[in-house]
Amino acid sequence: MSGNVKAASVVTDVDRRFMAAAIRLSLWHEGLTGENPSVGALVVRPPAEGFVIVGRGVTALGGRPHAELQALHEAGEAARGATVYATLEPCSHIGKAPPCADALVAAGVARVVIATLDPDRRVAGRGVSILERAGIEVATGCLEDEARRAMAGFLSLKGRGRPFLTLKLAVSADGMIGRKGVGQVSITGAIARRAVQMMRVEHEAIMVGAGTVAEDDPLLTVRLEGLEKRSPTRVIVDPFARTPTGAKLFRQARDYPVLVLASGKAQRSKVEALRESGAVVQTVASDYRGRFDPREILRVLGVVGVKSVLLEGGAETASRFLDSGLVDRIALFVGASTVGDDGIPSPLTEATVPPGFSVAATGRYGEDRLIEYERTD
Ligand code: AOF
Ligand code: ZN
Repeated sequence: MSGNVKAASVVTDVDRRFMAAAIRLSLWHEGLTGENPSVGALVVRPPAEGFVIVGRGVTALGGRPHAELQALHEAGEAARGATVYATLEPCSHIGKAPPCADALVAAGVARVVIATLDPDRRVAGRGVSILERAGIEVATGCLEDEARRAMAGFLSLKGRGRPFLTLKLAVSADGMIGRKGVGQVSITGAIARRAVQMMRVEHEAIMVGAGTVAEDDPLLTVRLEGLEKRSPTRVIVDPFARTPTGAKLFRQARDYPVLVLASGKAQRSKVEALRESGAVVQTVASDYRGRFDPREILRVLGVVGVKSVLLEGGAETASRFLDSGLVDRIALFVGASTVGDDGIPSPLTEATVPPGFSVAATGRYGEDRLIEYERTD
């Protein structure tokens, strides 16, 4: 290291405000940047000039150009002497473009505030070193938890080789998720159902068990006006490829992919029929009875680059993932009405949330409540 390295810069309240804005900006392209994280970057003039934002950038659709390059481009000469807020450590590797850290040095910025370091082995601290060696003041860890939450999918895929898994459950006041023998029953009201659609927007894949498709015949798409195109890939866990080829979700298979995860025990003719209906069928290793290890399912999804999965049921699939300890976040909607004795008990209620989870947020959607739990271990 050269002699002009500066002491670590202290994070201030003003820094946290700008970083919060950068995180919000990063969410614009969450789920739309491929294997890249959606990063937010702001270029801000120094205090003496009134903290004016002169450049903004969010990782472009598909993953490139990176956020910092766009923010610097917008700022132009005004980047000289400015502070840059980046939700992820600026990269140091030569990809399709030169490294963001080098671009920040070349632009003559005075200070860079970073929320979290990049776990990508090509970067991992090298971005910070490049900046510091050039005499730029660097502060890290600004709103780190918030930023890590915003790019949980990327961090999970890079760090653990598997997507971040959120389990969504809607439970009636008496702890049921449905009624036996009846297809879909409304546990929550329209407002909560719209909130679920928004959760779909924020994930790259929705996953359900084959039983849920056979019984409920759901579409699993986003029907919020203007956001239809944000429907994630629909993943069906179906060891024996028994999903009915007439299921509604195949109607839009060309626009919104359907990925069926089948085992080697599935009949070839069934697999072919699903392919003809528009599904992509991927074989996943199973035991001799055709049962999957949930870990293997997530590994396979990770291999195809899926960063985040919303698990929407049913009870059996949810239980298996819960029992395997792979659920990272639980979104539990609690409805106001009861189902009664012919209900299907939920694998989880407020009273039976497994140890290791704590409440991260709560909300109200009309009559219904949402409790979100995060892993603390
Ligand atoms: C940044 N700013 O906006 C993003 C970064 O394939 P490449 O060259 O685009 O590099 C992908 C890696 O770059 C990705 O794994 C992550 O480490 C970083 N993403 N870095 O400086 C950005 N999206
Ligand atoms: Zn970069």
